[in-house]
Amino acid sequence: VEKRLGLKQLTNKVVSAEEAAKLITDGDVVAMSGFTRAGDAKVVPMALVERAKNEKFKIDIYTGASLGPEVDKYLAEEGVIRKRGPFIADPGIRNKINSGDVLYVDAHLSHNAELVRQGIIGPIKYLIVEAAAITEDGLIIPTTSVGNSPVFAEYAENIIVELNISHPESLIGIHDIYVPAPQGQREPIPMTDAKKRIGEIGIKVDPAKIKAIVISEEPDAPSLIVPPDEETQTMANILLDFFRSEIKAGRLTNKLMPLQSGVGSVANAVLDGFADSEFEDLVVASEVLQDAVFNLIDAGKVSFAAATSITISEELQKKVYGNLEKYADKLVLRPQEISNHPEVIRRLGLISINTALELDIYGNVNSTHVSGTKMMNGIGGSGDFARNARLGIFVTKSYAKGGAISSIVPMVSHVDHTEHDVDVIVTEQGIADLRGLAPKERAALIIENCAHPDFKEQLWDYYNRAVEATGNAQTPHILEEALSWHVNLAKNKTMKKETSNV
Ligand code: 0RQ
Repeated sequence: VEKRLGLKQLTNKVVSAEEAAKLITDGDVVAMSGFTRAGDAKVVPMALVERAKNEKFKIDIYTGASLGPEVDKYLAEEGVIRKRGPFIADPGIRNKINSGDVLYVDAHLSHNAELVRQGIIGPIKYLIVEAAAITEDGLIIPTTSVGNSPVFAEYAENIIVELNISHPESLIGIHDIYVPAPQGQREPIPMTDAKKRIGEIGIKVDPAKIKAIVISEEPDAPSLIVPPDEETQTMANILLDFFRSEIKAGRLTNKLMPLQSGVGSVANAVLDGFADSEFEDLVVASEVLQDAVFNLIDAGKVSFAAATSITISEELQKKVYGNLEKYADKLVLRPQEISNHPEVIRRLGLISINTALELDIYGNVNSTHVSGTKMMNGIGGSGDFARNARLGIFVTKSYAKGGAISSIVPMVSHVDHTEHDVDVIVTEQGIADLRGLAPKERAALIIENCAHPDFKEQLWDYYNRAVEATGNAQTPHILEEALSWHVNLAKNKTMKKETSNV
């Protein structure tokens, strides 16, 4: 502990988690570190869970992205969370959101920092931040994620630090903390290469704001990635062939362009697909680094990886965190405001790969709402990347729930990524390159190449009738019928027309 707490004047702030948890009061807006189960505070939230068993209080919680079970399961299920933003992934809080018990503000992850600066999020009473160390000169060294912690630390009235001594000391130096000036006084973000360091190794804070320091040894909750299956493997192969054709066309080289890939099993499998390929010297400029990225670094395929968090399986945690020195010159963690910044994404020319729940025949993508109403996880960074990337790719299996659901529908029941933000779609059936195509050209490709055979005819039937009904309009739809597939699903548990009454 002594080595990790460089700023000695703070030694008298070390308290138990219970003591620290008492500082939080009913109605507080509380910011927390953490991004996709990495680098989140754990012991103070668990002390809040204990407190909530004997006392009724509610707080608003804003973070980088989804947190581990301490907050997004236990605290949510204890009824402590009034409002939550900007991203979740735990079924515990998902159920609370969908039952109306928790208000949820699902937002682009790059936008939060500006909302904090403008006071839309806030006033933030406390930031609870996990740290690997507090340096002599008062820098808070984050752990396995940076997320929104820098801007939270600047605007929070008070800070509670969870000094987690189970994280390796070699995390010190991995972070690159750059905080843009307020809008109006801002210079261009000097990130001209994903490998370039532009900031400090830690978060500068006013030590007077630190009201408590709690020592923790709780590891991050490991990621829950399902290994690749035959279909995700097929999607990976389709995508690799697409990159090959882009190289042939002279638009890419075999280094490609910096890669971003979303969370989830499909995104991970797609990246895994690079392992046995001819692509080399790849750069990852993403928000989350999943297992696949470390495997690709080990295989010599990825030469550098930048993100805002590291979310890996338990097995890989041991390997990576026990050997972090090996990755030190190949790895950097930045604030999500920078990793997801439109200016940076556009300048670097990213290839972004994210997952859709469903998409429609014209290329609009729903990534968040099951049948338009129930929240899955949230938009996360997928919108930041898709809109600003050089190449915005969406992947999804063509069907869900054993074939009852077609992931390709006449009209999406909720839009996260409009047709304008979607360049390429990949399913296990094939690929639709939508760039430069008009809506009716897109529809033909999506139905023909990407839809599941069980739904193809039904999609063509809808489309052909829509063309006729609208007199061949720009984007043909039969409005009375556009969402009938979802209605059919709700009534008959299938989108297949045979059993439909609509
Ligand atoms: O549910 O396991 O109960 O059957 O959705 O689907 O196919 O396992 O895919 O794990 O890759 O997640 C979009 C949710 C995909 C995720 C989403 C059901 C399906 C299954 C999961 P079951 P899969 P994945 C980086 C960027 C938005 C945020 C984002 C996501 C479950 O990728 O949240 O990209 N993305 N952020 O059965 C009803 C459909 C369905 C469906 C699938 N059409 N209708 N259910 N499912 N399609 C991360 C951050 O920004 C932090």
